[in-house]
Amino acid sequence: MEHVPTRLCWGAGTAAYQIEGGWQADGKGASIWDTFTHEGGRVFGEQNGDEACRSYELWDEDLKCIQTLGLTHYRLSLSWARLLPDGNTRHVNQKGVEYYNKVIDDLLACNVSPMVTLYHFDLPQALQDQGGWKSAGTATLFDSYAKFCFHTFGDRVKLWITINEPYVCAKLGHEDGIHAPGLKEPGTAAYLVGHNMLRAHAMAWHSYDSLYRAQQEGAVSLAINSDWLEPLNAGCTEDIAATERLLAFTLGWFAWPVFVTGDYPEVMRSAIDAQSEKSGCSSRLPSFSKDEPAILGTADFFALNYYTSRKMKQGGGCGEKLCMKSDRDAGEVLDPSWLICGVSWLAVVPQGLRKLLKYIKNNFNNPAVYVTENGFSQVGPLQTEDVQRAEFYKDTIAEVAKALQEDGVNVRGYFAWSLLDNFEWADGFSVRFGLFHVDFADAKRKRTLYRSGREYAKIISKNRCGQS
Ligand code: GBH
Repeated sequence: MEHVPTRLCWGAGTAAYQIEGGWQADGKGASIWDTFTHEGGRVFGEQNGDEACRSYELWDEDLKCIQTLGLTHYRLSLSWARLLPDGNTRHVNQKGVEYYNKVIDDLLACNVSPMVTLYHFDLPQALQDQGGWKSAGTATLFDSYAKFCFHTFGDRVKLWITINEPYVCAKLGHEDGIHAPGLKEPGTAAYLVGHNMLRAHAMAWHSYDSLYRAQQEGAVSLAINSDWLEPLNAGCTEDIAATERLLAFTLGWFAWPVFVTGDYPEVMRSAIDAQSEKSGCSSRLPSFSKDEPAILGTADFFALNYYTSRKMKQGGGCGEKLCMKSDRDAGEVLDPSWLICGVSWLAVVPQGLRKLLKYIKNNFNNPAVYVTENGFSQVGPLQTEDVQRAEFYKDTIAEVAKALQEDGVNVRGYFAWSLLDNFEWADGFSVRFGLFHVDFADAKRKRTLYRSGREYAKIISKNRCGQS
């Protein structure tokens, strides 16, 4: 791909806990990731985000990186507990407000637009102590936090993501227990958590819509992650059904209520209900109340995090027990032709993104779409001449261009994940997703441009707004 003849936004993303460090600096409250990592036995090498990239102190260095790449947009997340140490608005940490004000002002001064995520996995521990996302009240507290952020930063921030990947928070945090808060309550908690996150998102969207939109003129959505899925055997009815089921349990779980019906996909509900009936328990997938703000229509654009693809076949339960795996009854297979790079789950399939974008156009009413995350990881010895990752970005962006030009998908922007090597959750610092390498052994956390970053910068400079 040499030329994308449109005014696409070109960005890169990060998340507060993965880069900031300063976990106790200047009055910040603890988050569930502080607790989870400090408990031990959870993360590769017992690592944690206490210091990470030290972006809380070294924001100026990040800004230089952003300028080196020539980004038009930078996606960051706010640490809820840095702004509101107890999770509620009774106590505001002014130092936290000052930090994000500076970040936002500096970006704008450099002609870079911020896309701000309110929640990227780091619930204030104080709220976890009151039940966390399993508690209905957390949605109301999230809404207050969101209003606080719209009020404080919305004069300058025009692109908002309420919640990043509710799927990951719900499943990895409450079903598998491999993310904070580390709960393993298979087949129940994740559905409840997903439900409360959708309620939280919808409340925040309605707050923006009624209180801030007229004046601030921004847009609000939630970031939904999904793999692209295809039947293992294209002609096999069971494989096709398994594909539909897993799509409903991943993309559909959050996109269907928001973009299509205001409720969960029928395939998802009936699969869960069937399993519930077998084991004689009541339904585990909550229903939306008519007395609460509607879920349908609460996204001003589609924010998609895409990393990989899978082939699907029937099966994959977990024995007699209730669990999400048996509810889904869908097994994932990797195509042997796909390259696995870095982490084991990341099969490199750029074409999957084009197909997923087309699917979103056709199934979710042709929304404006931002690819809010997409990336490629490196493990083992450091390679700053990361030729494969550079190729990956070129190939992927070419697929985005085809989605735009040939399939007529309303793509508005592309955000690489990530600006920096950072704290990769349960994998600690062993997995590197950055366009810049970060030397975690160096107190100054020296940032070094990877070859992939250099190539991405070239793609951007050829295609930046106004230059095509
Ligand atoms: C993103 O999630 C996150 O938003 C971002 O913070 C993170 O740094 C980035 O990915 C890279 O990982 O069950 O262990 O086999 C991406 C979506 C969905 C990818 C869950 C990994 C399963 C891993 N993720 N998936 S595992």
